[in-house]
Amino acid sequence: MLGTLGLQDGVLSKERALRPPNMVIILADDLGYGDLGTFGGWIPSPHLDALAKSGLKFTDFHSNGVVCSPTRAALMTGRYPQRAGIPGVIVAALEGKTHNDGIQDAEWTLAEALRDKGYATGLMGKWHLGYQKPFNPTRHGFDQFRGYISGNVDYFSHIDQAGVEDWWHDEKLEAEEGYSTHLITQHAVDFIVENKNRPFFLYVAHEAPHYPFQGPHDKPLRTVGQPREIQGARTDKKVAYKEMVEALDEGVGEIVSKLEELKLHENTLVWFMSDNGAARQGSNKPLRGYKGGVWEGGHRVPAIASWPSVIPSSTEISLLTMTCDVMPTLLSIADVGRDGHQPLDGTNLTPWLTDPSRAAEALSERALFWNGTAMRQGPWKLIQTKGTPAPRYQLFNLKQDLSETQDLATQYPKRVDSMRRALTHWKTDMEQTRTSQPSHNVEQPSKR
Ligand SMILES: [Ca+2]
Repeated sequence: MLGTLGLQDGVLSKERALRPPNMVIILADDLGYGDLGTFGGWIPSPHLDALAKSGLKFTDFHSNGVVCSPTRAALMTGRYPQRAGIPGVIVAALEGKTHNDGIQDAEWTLAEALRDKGYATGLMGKWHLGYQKPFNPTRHGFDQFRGYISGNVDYFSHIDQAGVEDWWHDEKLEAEEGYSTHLITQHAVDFIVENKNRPFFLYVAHEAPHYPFQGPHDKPLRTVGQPREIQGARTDKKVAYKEMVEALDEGVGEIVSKLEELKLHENTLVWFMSDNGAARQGSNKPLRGYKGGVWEGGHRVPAIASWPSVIPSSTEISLLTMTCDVMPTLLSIADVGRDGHQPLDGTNLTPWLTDPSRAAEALSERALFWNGTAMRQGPWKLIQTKGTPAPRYQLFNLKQDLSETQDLATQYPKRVDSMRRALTHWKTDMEQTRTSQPSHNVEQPSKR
């Protein structure tokens, strides 16, 4: 929730008096916890390493979703995606059950809040919060949108996996030549230059390293109506994946360089994160599992925040954090009150950004939930799996067993019981308060 900023309020007030800070969110797609150099991973990432060195690295940051759309809904609303009405992927297939779903007008978005505060707002890259016009980013707070609305496009022809052309300039289809990662970076840099004289909120939603696995030197594969090679044609997909992460890393470097060149970097918060864990081409080491599942590998993701005038350099924080914390944090920094808007599920992290040495205990017992089948509290993680006649529960202590190898459920039955009840309560709460999707024609009673 939006709270007071505490001891560091003076620091922020001084910053705001000069000019409200700029904010840049860079979201990677399907990047794993064990991919980047700075997280001990296998892919050299000099620019992200430098970003981490200039600020702080989160070691216990989680995506709200284990797939794309839900995490993006949480980023844009500060709420659980289940509550915001987007619990799963909004599929590209025209006949898919969720194809006509999208972010509803009832949701108060981060972009709307910042735009109303006087920020220039831009989304460059992937949206994935609805295909229909009423769901377009420009109708949910973004002054500018360049990119695509589906889950993935051919990196060159920009055709989605249903064979539909998908590269937009605001509400119009507008084809552009180039590699997705390069185009997204270029539009992000252009946006910074255009708005250098006013506060801006830039959301850079990269496609990399989501499939199709195409490096910068590959060729287009998909054509309209013919979405061939959904995963890409290369046989060395892991090598392609590495090339894709390297291009993403270079893009981060270009954005930071532009901020430095324009002397904006000291007062710009750059927050990098992934929208879910890696699929099998990437690495989530030392975590168990992959994208799509609720093992840690599905949702514990790399995250880095840099804001040189405020965040101390070279710090690491083990605070238990989640995508839905981003909105309350940015609203606090921009001094935006919630007023009559919906309550947020996330926590304002500003006190820890300004003072990472502050004890993490205040958040250590918070309960976090994924998919209605997993929850976290302190070091404890409960996972629900299917069973007959009733579901089964497994319990892990992540402090001692980060890789989730030892099920402790039989040793701690009382803890299993209390967490199981909390999980059930959370699911009921989500069902009763969720924003409905008119396309399903199942109206839910609203309690708000
Ligand atoms: Ca994703």
